[in-house]
Amino acid sequence: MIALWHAPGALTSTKINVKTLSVIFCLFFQQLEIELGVEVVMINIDECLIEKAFCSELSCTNILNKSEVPYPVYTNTSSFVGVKAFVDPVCECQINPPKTKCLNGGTPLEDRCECNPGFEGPNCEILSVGFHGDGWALYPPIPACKEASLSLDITPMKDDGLILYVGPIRRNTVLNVQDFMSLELKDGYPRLLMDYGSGTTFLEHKQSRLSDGKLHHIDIFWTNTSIEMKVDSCQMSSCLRLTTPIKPNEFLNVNGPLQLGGSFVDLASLSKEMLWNYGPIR
Ligand SMILES: [Ca+2]
Repeated sequence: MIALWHAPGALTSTKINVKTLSVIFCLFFQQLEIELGVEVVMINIDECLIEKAFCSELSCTNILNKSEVPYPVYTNTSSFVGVKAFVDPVCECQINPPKTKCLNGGTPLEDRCECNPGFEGPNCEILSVGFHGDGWALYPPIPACKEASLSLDITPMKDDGLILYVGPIRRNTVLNVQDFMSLELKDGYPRLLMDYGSGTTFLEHKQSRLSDGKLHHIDIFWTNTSIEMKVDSCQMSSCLRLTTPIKPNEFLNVNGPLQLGGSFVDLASLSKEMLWNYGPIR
C-alpha cells in the first residue's frame, strides 16, 4: 500500500503537491509494480474502504497519527530515520478541514482566512473552474459517512458529459470494492449513478434541460437508506428525485480522488471490468 501525505514545510521548494503525486502514482502504478517487483494493493491507505470493518453502523474517516518517536531502519551500510506514522480509522464523519487552514497563500485570522484575490472560498479555495472536455480537477476522496451531501453549481455548454466521478481507478481483485458515484449530463439532463458496493442504481432528472447556458444548482444527499438529487433548490416534488441504494451494502466507500469536469481514468474500459450495472460516461 502506498500513501502520500503532506508534511508541512517539507515540500516548500517544489510545486508538486501531494494530490498531484498521488495521481502520478495512479497513472504509473503498473510500471511501478514491475520495477519494484511488488503488487500495489492500494494507493492512499484507506482503513474505511471495507464496509463496517471498523465502524459497524457509523461513519468512518481516516486520520493520520504521527508518533514523536522516529522510525529508524538499519542496514549493513546505511541507516535511515523517518517519521513513524499510521493511518487509523475514526468512526466519525469529518468533512470540513479546520477553518484556520488557509490555502493559496491566505492568512489565518481568528476564525477566518484573509485570502488573496481570485481565491474566494472560506479556506481561500478556488470556487469556480471551467472545463473544455480534456481536463479535470481533483479533490480529496469522500469520507464514508452515514449521512452526506454534495452541492455544486454548473453551467453546461454541451448536452452530454461527465460532471464528476469518485470511485475506483482500476479493478482491484484483492479488495474487490466497486463503490462509486458519478454525476453526468445525458441529453442535457442530469443523471446520478450510485453504487454502494452491491449494485448500481441511478437517478435521472428530466424536469428541465440544464444545457441552456444558464447557471444551475444541484444538490445530492445520500444516507444508508436513501439517495436524493435536487435541481435548482426547487421545493416541488417534480424537482426532486429519490431512490434507495441496492442492498445489502449501506455505505459509499471510495478511495480514489473526487474528479471534477472529467476523469484521468478510462471509464469505458473500467466499466467492462467492474460489476457495475451502469457505467459512467466519459
Ligand atoms: Ca460500500
